[in-house]
Amino acid sequence: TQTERTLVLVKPDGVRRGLIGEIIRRIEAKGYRIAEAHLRTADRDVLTHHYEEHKGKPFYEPLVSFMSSGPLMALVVEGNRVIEGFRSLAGTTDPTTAAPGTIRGDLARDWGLPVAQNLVHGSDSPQSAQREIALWFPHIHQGH
Ligand code: DAT
Ligand code: MG
Repeated sequence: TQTERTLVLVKPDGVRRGLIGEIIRRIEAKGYRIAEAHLRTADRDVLTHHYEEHKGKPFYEPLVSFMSSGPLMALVVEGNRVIEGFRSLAGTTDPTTAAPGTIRGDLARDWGLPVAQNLVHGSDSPQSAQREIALWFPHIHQGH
């Protein structure tokens, strides 16, 4: 199996709650490698591209506002089958029902807001990963 890369974001709720270390700990404990890391506050332009598949959905505007509400940690994570593997570590989208043992299941919940604050993003396919890594880390070489 070819080594793979995925784009992970520790969202602004994760940074505000002091969970960057816990989330990176889980990624590393699983055996994946942090290849790139960048703490930044995302502007609406990068988020519009990042979430273009969700444009027009009811949670889209709250999602973009939330994601630009403070610093987030962008990571490139590497390892065999890491795209699938990180999605599994993260748990399902709704933190209320995400399985215990996952990042979202253990550490996130519903706060009664219009957008789910579920701590992390992970690319959902090789095509998404390549597109998202190029968007968040435009200077790095797209290998493999
Ligand atoms: P995921 O982040 O699990 O890939 P997604 O790509 O479908 O989920 O949606 C992007 C983000 O938008 C998600 O992390 C939280 C928010 N979101 C998705 N569906 C939602 C919904 N029905 N209500 C509120 N927020 C939602
Ligand atoms: Mg998604």
